[in-house]
Amino acid sequence: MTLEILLALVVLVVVVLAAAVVVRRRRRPSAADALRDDAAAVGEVADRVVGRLAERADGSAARSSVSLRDRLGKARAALTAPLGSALERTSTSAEAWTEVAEALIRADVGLAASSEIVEAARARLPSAAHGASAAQEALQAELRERLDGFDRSLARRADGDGPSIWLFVGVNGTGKTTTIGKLAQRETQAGSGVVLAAGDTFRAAAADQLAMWAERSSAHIVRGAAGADPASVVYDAVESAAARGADLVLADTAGRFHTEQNLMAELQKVRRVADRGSGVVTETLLVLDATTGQNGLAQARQFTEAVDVTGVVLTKLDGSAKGGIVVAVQAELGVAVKLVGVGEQAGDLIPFDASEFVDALFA
Ligand SMILES: Nc1nc2c(ncn2[C@@H]2O[C@H](COP(=O)(O)OP(=O)(O)OP(=O)(O)O)[C@@H](O)[C@H]2O)c(=O)[nH]1
Ligand SMILES: [Mg+2]
Repeated sequence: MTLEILLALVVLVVVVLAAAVVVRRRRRPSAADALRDDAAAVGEVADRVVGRLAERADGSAARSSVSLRDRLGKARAALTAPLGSALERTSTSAEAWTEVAEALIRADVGLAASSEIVEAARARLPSAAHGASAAQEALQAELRERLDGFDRSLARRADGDGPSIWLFVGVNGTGKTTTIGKLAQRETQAGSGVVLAAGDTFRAAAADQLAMWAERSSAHIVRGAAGADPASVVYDAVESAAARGADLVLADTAGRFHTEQNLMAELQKVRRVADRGSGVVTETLLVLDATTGQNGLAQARQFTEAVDVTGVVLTKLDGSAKGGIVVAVQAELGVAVKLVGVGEQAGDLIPFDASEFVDALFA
């Protein structure tokens, strides 16, 4: 009997131990389970990273959509305050319209264009008895009409048989190299193959500055020896772009004053030679510093005559510039402002939108 009880106890202990082993086995995760768990954890992290990137992208999109009004800063303020008070009184006093014209002149719109704009705005109003908002609407409509009707796209060759060349010209320090850097970033991100031509061989530091932007944007750069012929550097860059199947060459040139005849002749040579190989110059962009105001227009006229400018990049509108210069450039030169620079960072280049700009001036 005791033997039977002992045997029964042994069997019980064996059964309990076996059950415990089975349960433990079931609980221990298999290699596949572990992999699945790891994958889920990685997935969660990836989701969080993607989410954060999306938030950041949303943030930068929001930044660019609110940018023009906010980032015009002083350029806007120069016009809004004096205009506002003059417009309030246009129905009660004819002199108030003269003050509107003066406000436009002070904001760099230019003498002739300012009086023309005021006359045309007044003609839009059915009678002298109008409210301030009707006066403002008439002025805005007039400005919008004057700024409208320009093609602001940056042209590329349609045949796709080789690279398009965008050549950048202008006086010293206006922002040519920085604008090229910003565009290199934008265009490579949009999927273009971009080659930068360091056509400013005047200063060694100029090519280094461009090389820094090339690195940031993963664009290829072609540079020549110090003092090399800028036309040959641009030519070589175009051939290099063609050989690597790149679509776009952004060609930098040294800053020069519009009054220096030999340097203007050199620029004409760059423009001529750039087209001789496998590429076509589809844009010659004049980079103007908006803070130079009406002086910039004199430069612009000379450059337009020398190299057939196809568009203007107006830089430093975030600084102490006056927004009216945009109107003056287009009215006096008949050349479209295509891009606006509002800072020194890669994202601080905005395609110019006339309607948004006029709204921003009065908002
Ligand atoms: N605030 C502001 N600064 C700018 C803008 N664009 C360029 N700059 C600054 O202006 C200075 C001159 O810019 P660069 O790009 O070197 O000008 P550049 O026309 O190439 O000059 P040169 O090669 O000497 O003729 C730099 O300090 C830039 O960071 C802009 O839109 N806003
Ligand atoms: Mg430069």
